[in-house]
Amino acid sequence: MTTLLDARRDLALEARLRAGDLAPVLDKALAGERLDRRDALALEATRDLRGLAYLANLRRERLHGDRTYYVRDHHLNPTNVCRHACTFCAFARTRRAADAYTMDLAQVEDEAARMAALGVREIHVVGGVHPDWGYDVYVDVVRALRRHLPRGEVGIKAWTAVEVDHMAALSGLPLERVLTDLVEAGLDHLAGGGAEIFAPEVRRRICASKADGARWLEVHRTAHALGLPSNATMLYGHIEAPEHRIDHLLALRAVQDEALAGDALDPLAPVEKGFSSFIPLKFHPANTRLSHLPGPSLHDDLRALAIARLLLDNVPHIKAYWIMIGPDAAQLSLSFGVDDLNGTVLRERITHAAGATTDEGLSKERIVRLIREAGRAPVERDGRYAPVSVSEAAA
Ligand code: V47
Repeated sequence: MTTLLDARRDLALEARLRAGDLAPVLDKALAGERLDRRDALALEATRDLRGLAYLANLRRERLHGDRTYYVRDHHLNPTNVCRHACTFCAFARTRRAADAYTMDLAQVEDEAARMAALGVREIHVVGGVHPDWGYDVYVDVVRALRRHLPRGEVGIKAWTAVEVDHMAALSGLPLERVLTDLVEAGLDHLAGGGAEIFAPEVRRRICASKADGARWLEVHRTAHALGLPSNATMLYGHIEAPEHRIDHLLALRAVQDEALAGDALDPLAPVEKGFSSFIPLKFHPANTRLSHLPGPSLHDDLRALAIARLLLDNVPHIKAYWIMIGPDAAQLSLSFGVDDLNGTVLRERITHAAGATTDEGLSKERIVRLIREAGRAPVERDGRYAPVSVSEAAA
């Protein structure tokens, strides 16, 4: 019997790939086998974007068919005051900066009430690492949000591993206790930021003062062991080399193997453990101390997404963050391994501070149109990828 996937295979293209620089990975990729570091280097080295797209798309369709996820969500950045001075960041401010801001808990609650009224399904909360905040503030922000956003209806995805590391340092508590306090306050999901590039020689030059790569991974490993799912990111297109990106992805894959503990990936099930999605973050140079760099091209963006889909065989979702790559590139990426367009996002500050010219939000109708136009089937999801509404095509 011919499967849908067989019907979509392009044997002429496969013959051409067999004669090109993707030949050494072709059979493994077609068979859905795990790719190793050498294979990954071949993926990074090739300029054959069509070949990468083909292989990543096969992997994507094996996992998700045409199903393409989106969520009605909102970002909340409670403060831009930060004790770190990462060279890639245009968002952080010192306490005394004229445009520094910090919300109090009443403002956080107002935002939460507004979001509840708008019917969002997920709220994404990250900010600066405020030098004056105590441990309780982080927990209280989650509790304040939860007062207005009922558990089971609205997912709270909050704080990055960098913030969690800071909470542990502030309180002297072990990571398990910090994460348990956050979950008891209402946290559903740990955010994926702060990962940047794990390699120490890169981190030293772009974000020397914050949690290192090993600690970032430890925070997520600890979250997974407690049953708290999380996301993972990688900031690409600054000073890193291809090897750094590959080692970053392989480190994430190893942590995900531990989380799954031998269980097969079930892409249709709501995510209950481990990393639920991986999001490559496109570096935006404007207004940063790396503003002399050109920033990634569309070619880089699509390659980063396709390579992630091929290497992260145990992470269910690859997310195109349209805020950073733009809605048109995000739509295109649905043929490069991506199955998740993130969300509507009502207001975003971090990338816009660094010169992003994308809209600050997309309507649900526009996201659905982008997905349908690409020949895919929209699935509105909640924070854990449980379907909220499923198009006929996706069903
Ligand atoms: O950690 C900061 C990045 C991250 C710049 O978990 C920049 O679902 C590009 O983590 N150019 C915060 N990137 C955003 C983030 C995120 C976004 C969307 C979804 C999720 C998720 C997480 O933004 C930071 C840093 O890596 N960042 N400055 C910049 N100039």
